[in-house]
Amino acid sequence: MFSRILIANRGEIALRIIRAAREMGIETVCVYSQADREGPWLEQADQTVCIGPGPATESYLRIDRIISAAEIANVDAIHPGYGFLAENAHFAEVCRDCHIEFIGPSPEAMGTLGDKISCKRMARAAKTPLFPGSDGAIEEEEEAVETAAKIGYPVIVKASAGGGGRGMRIAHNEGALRTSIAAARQEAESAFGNGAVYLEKFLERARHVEIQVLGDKHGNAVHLFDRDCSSQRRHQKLIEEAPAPAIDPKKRDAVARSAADLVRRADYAGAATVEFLMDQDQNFYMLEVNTRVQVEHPVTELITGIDIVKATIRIAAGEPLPWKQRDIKISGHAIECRINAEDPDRNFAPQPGRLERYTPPGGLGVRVDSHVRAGYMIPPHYDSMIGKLIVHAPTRPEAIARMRSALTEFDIAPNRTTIPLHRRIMDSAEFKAANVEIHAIEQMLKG
Ligand code: MV4
Repeated sequence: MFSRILIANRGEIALRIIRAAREMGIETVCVYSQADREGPWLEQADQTVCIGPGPATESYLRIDRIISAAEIANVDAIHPGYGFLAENAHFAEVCRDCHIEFIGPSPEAMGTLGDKISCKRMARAAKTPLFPGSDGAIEEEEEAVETAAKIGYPVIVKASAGGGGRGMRIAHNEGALRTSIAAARQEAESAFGNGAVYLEKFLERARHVEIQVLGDKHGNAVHLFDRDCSSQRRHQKLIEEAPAPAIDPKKRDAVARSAADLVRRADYAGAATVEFLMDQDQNFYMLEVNTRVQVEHPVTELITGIDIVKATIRIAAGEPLPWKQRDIKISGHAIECRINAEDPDRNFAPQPGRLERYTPPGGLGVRVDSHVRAGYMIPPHYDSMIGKLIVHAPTRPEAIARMRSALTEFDIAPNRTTIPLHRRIMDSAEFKAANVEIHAIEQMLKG
């Protein structure tokens, strides 16, 4: 096992990794930017290293500075968390070149699954369900027009290197498709340096369901079931829950096994999330694979009892997965609300500045993953998530009631947060009935 690891991240996920490492007897070195000098999580690290000014491009995204810190502190491994460099295959490669273990997949596996066209090619072989569409990249416009006629409009053109909603265009007819292909190619070329685009049938009403998978360095992969992350706004998730509500157990099993098969085929070591859209008839269509631990990993931890962050560290150290698929079972229901310092009444404008009051809720089945405290100055440089409130209860209605109560208890001032919005969603008939589709929150905010 590693003796010392470096955490190339900040905020709640840095603290989450420190906690896991300390329980495992591993020392932590946390890098930080000048804007995070007073970050409360740094007090929990064994060592800290300042790597530059506040803007992420000058600190948390600087591979050279992070590697220098890792060399000076003499760490065995680097945990990237999520965001920043977590899905950067070049960073994983530099770590390997420097003989520092990257806690995550190999650059090759990250590259294969991170590129949506090569990921879909592998998914086809693993029998992971896919949208009808182009077979790989669009080469000839005429061919794409023929494919669209066959599968029917609307269709969506996506960039192979894109993700999280960037580089997508919907077309409702042939003329629009021709324009979309050219525009998407250009956009992808300038944004990602890779102009490859592909075509899919566009699904208008859907839920976003994702499967958590863990793979090891010995050819094993298991899934940890599913999460529903349909409550989003502009591709930013607001609420996640596990398991995804009202899914036929046979369908759940089949799609989850196919996700684990895909990850196994990619020779993938670490935590992966296979994202799907699900239609009203519970048909699944794979979207993409995230090659990192995710913000919403706690809901899966609560229903399976598996510590996902510890698992990523053990996997990177070369340990085989300690479970067979049949050992992993769902217990109860978990919901996570992202607590962002944003004003939902002012178009979610960020609310940086001093937190004067901060009193988190507690009690049975209530977990708060947060790096803040009263008196903390929220810096303007990073995303506005100041914590995650996660609850676990025997059933979904009990989890909703527990979340409702915990949100009421949560006291933050003077900064506006997403807490009142979450309370409204927990009270809504739509959420209670579990029929939230991916555009429902935007609709709710308009109405
Ligand atoms: C789609 C889609 C409908 N049909 N693909 C958005 C993010 C990226 N991961 C893929 N996305 C979508 N792909 C087909 N064929 C609708 C979306 C989409 C979406 C997906 C998940 C969660 C929220 C979303 C919001 C808008 C669009």
